[in-house]
Amino acid sequence: MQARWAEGSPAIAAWMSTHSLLIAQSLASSGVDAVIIDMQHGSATLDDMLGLVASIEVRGAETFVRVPSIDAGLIGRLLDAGATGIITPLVESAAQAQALVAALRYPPEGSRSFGPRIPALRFGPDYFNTANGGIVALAMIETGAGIAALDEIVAVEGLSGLFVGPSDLAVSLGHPPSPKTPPDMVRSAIALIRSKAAAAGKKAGIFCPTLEAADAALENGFDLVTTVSDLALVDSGTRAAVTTLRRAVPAQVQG
Ligand code: 3PY
Ligand code: MG
Repeated sequence: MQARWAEGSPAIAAWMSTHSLLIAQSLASSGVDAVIIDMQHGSATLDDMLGLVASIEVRGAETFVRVPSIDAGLIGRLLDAGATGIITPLVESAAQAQALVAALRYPPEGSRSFGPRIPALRFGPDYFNTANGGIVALAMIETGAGIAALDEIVAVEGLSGLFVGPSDLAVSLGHPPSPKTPPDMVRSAIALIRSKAAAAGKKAGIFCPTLEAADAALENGFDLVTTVSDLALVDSGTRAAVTTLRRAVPAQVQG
């Protein structure tokens, strides 16, 4: 992910709602820069992480995790399992963004406890010296309060960038969670998040429920977009197939 950004290109991540090792390998083989495992609304638990990280890494992608909350204990264990990016939901203050950064940096910059069993295998004995700058920290902005605190959040040292949650943002601003066609108010809030990140020299990512949304986000200068989630792809693909096949079945003669 950071290598992609260093060359001046936006990154693409697969969004994983399930915890299947088979799907993890499939997603990671697709050419994405990272697979984001959703521990907030998806099915993965901490027990799944060692297998998921290994499956993703072996296929050449990085593992990011969207955690359910800013829980330093959980974040530490995910990093020790080999995750290289953490995305935290519902960030609404600089203090929360600082807590995120502290959870994933070793002292003196943070308070991560030392015991990197898996990352040390990948990154070698110098891991302690490289880890702090090697992990991506993204704060989700997805509420009106988050928008109101954008300036203080984006200024937090060590924060890599902001990540938009369009559904929660729409709901928080009084609209239904209809991310396929966000109302103007939500669209302006999304544009503001991106421009504040850019002005602060930070990255802006966004969850994209459709390919069209991802395409538009890239056009609008986002640095990180997601593919449609594994579960949504299975769901829409299977439903479309059933609809097509039902139409193809000739009407049965009754009696
Ligand atoms: C949102 O749209 O609110 C998200 O958190 C994306 O999963
Ligand atoms: Mg959300």
